[in-house]
Amino acid sequence: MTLSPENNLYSHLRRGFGLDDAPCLILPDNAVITYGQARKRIGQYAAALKKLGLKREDRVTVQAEKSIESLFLYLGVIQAGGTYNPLNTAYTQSELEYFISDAQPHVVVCDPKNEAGTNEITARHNVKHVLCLDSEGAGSACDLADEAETSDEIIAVNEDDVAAIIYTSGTTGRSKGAMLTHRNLTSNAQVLHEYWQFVPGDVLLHALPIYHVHGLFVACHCALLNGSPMYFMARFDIDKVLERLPTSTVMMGVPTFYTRLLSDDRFTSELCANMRLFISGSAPLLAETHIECEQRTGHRILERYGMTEAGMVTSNPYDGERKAGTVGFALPGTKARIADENGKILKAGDIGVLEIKGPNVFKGYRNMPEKTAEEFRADGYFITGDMATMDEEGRVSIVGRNKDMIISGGLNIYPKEIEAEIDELNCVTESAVIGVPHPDFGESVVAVVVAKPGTDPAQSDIIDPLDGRLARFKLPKRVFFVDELPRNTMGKVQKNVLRAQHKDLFST
Ligand code: MLC
Ligand code: AMP
Repeated sequence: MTLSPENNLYSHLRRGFGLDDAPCLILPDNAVITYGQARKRIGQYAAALKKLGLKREDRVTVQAEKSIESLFLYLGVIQAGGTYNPLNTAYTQSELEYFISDAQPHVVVCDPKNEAGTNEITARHNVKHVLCLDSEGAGSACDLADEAETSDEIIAVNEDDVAAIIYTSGTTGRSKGAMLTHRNLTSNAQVLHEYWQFVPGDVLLHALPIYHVHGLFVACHCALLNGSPMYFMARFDIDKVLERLPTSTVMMGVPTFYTRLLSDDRFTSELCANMRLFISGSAPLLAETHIECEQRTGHRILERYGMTEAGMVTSNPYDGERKAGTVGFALPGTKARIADENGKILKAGDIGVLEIKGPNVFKGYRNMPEKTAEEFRADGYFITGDMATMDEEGRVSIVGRNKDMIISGGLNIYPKEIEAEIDELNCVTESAVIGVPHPDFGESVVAVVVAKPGTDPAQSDIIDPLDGRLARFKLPKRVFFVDELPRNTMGKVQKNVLRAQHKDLFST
């Protein structure tokens, strides 16, 4: 293993950067940040972090809104050889403590509105520096970068140094920090850039959050490697997206983006005439959305499949047939197979668990060697937990999950975490949390609760106490009260029965 700046993800991204006067980011008010300005600013963040004593693989935990400054901070951390640890901005202060205790960051960057609470937490965990960044990109982190002399030095790293830690919820309710290396992120970015045939002149419409692999790595890395401009939007705002579509060529989104666009009459083939590629992932895209999009715009959405632990894993082809309801083929360099729960490899067409191997597959879960070992086979394949089939040609279809997980609007929610909070309430004997079909979010959270005898709680008695303890996107949208939960002969709650009972709850 050799230390070299060439192993640093940022070296690869920077080689793709456009000329100094080429546009890198275009903001909603039409302000343009050029590649030259971006490089200088990223170098200021790298220099400022060095001044704070940041060393190779020191963690920088960031819970800040999407802004040009938070993007440059990310790239500055990478340039400086640090480990970037973004957190969903919806996480509450009580959720934050766990991440800080696990990541043991050298620097924490938070929104100024959370500064007092964050300071209390960081004081308990010996964090050296707490900085602020608000939704406009202002705050002490930005001030520190302003004061720093920009640096072009890219810190030498090993290719398996950890470039990022992304927390993914665990089936036990405890989040796991997936450690992604410079090699993981570089290889995936290069493969996607080529597979999706990025070309000079491409313009990426970027409306995803940048605290997950989809918005931060897949989208930004492809654009940066291509030296392309990004329309950089704080969030998915349908009016702003429709306004930028005529001058964009590529958009990446979760299925909710597409269902929302399709429910708007302004989304037409004329509006999309300049578009080259619509990509969807993070949650299953309904075949009907795929078909409706083609009928309306002439574009066949390219669906791909990925996960925090491995970035992108499979993709429908760019040139070949993009089949609705499938996630395509293993990406070049990644191997995929379907196995039963004992690891026996199954034949084409059989349903089993998808297992994968490749340079994109993560190094392990931080501080969890046993958990990491459990999720790998002896021959190095990672057990994704997604149920899938593969046809004779190697085309993969995801048919379910063997992990008890809900995906709402592209965000993963683990029922266990919500059940644990509900079960703590005085009026509750037990609960089961399920995901049911939802026209906007794909799936939505529903709680089924057995109340304590002698109590008569209302829905708000369950939901209100969770507010502040769990991020709001995890809160149940509906609560049902029952005398008892359905169980099988082994005593296990039959969530499939509950899901069937409530499957039409949100149907329109
Ligand atoms: C927001 N809310 C949600 C929600 N997002 N509720 C359930 N599920 C969600 N995903 C709630 C908020 O708490 C709030 O409730 C209300 O909806 C309005 O909030 P908002 O922020 O205005 O919502 P909106 O902008 O409409 O956001 C919806 C969304 C967004 C779908 C556009 O969630 C989004 O951008 N999702 C993308 C997530 C993503 O990037 N996933 C990739 C993971 S990586 P209240 O009660 O407070 O009013 C991955 C690997 C891979 O999975 O393969 O890519
Ligand atoms: P995360 O842990 O947030 O990275 O989410 C990864 C999970 O999202 C995967 O394990 C899948 O369950 C799901 N996922 C991602 N892309 C797709 C897709 N195209 N179709 C179905 N599920 C998907």
